[in-house]
Amino acid sequence: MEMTMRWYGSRYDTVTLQQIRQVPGVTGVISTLYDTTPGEVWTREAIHALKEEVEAAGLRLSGIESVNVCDSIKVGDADRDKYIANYIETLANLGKEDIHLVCYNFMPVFDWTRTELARVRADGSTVLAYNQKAIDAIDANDLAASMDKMSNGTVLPGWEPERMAKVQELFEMYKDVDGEKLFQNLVYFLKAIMPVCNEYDIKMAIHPDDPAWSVFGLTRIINSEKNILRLMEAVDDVHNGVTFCSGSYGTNLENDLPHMIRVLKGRIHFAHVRNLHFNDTSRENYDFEEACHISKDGNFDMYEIVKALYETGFDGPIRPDHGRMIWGEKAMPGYGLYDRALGATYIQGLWEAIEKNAQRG
Ligand SMILES: [Mn+2]
Repeated sequence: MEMTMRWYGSRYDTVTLQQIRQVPGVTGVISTLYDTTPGEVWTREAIHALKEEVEAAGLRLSGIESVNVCDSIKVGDADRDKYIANYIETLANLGKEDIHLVCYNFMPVFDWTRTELARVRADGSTVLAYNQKAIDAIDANDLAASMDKMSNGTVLPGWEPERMAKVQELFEMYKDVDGEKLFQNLVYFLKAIMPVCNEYDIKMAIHPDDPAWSVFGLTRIINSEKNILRLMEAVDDVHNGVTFCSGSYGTNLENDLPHMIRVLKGRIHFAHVRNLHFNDTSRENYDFEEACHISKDGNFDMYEIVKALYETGFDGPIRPDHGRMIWGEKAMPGYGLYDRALGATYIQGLWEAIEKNAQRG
C-alpha cells in the first residue's frame, strides 16, 4: 500500500503540499482538477501542471478523486455518448500523463450527505454527523443551502454552488430513474470506457454511496456487498474496480466490512479508511458521527479492516478519510490537516504490526 492524503489544490485547500510532505509515511496525494465541470474534457496540459506542482513538493500524484460523471450519463440521456466520448478523452490524457487510478461515484443529485458539519464532541473537537430525523425534516433544496453555510467558506466537493442552484432541475431529470435503470446506465458507461482503461492501464474505482441508502427518494445502488459484486460481475475486468470506503459502506451496520474486502479481493484499487461512532441505530432516529480513526472511538474494528486489506494483497493508495477538526484548525469540514495526519500514522502502525506479524509467522 501507499499512504496518501487527499489534496484539493493550492487554490482551494487550506492544507499545503509542504505540510502533507511532513506527515510521516505519506508519499502521495490524491487530487483533482477542481475547476472543471463534469462532462468537460481535461486537457493534458492541465493534468501535467497539477502533476508537476505535486512532484515539485516531493510527492507523487497517486490518483484522481474524482473525475465526476455528468448527470446525462447517469440518467442515460440521448446525449450521453457525447459525454462518454469526453470522459474517454480525459482518461486517455490521464494515461498519457502516467496516472492510473481514477475514483468516481454514481450517486444521483447529491454526493455524500450529512446533516451537521461541525457537531461538537465531548473533547471539544468537531465532526461531520448524520441524523435521520433532521434529514426527514428538511427540504432537499434547503439542505444544499445549509451545507454551503456550514462549509467554513470552502467549496465542498460534490456540493458546488453552481450545481446546487439547479437542484430542482436535477430532481426532475432523475424522476424516472430507478435502481435498475441507474445500474444499467452505469454498466453502459463502464463497458464504453473499458477499452481506453485497458490501453492505458487505468483502474476505475467506484466510490460507494454515502450514506448507503436512498436519500430524498433518490435511488442509490453502490451500497452493499451484493450490489457491488453484481457490478464487478457485470463488467468483469480488473479495470472496473472499487474504492473501498469504510466510512461509507459502514453507514449501514449490516455491511460486514472485513468480509466485503475479502470478497472483493483483486478489485479494490483505492482505500478510504475511517471510523464512525453510532449514537442511535433505530430506524427513526438513526444517528452517527465521524469519530477519530482509532477503533475504540467508534464502532468499527479498524485492525480487522486493515488486516483484510493486507491479507488480500491490497497494493494501491490508501488514505485516511474525513478527520475531526481539532487544535483550533480552520479548514474544509472533514479535511483539516491534524486529525487526518493522526489517522495516517495510526493506519500505518496497524499495517506495520500486521505485516511483521505475518512475516514472522
Ligand atoms: Mn470515502
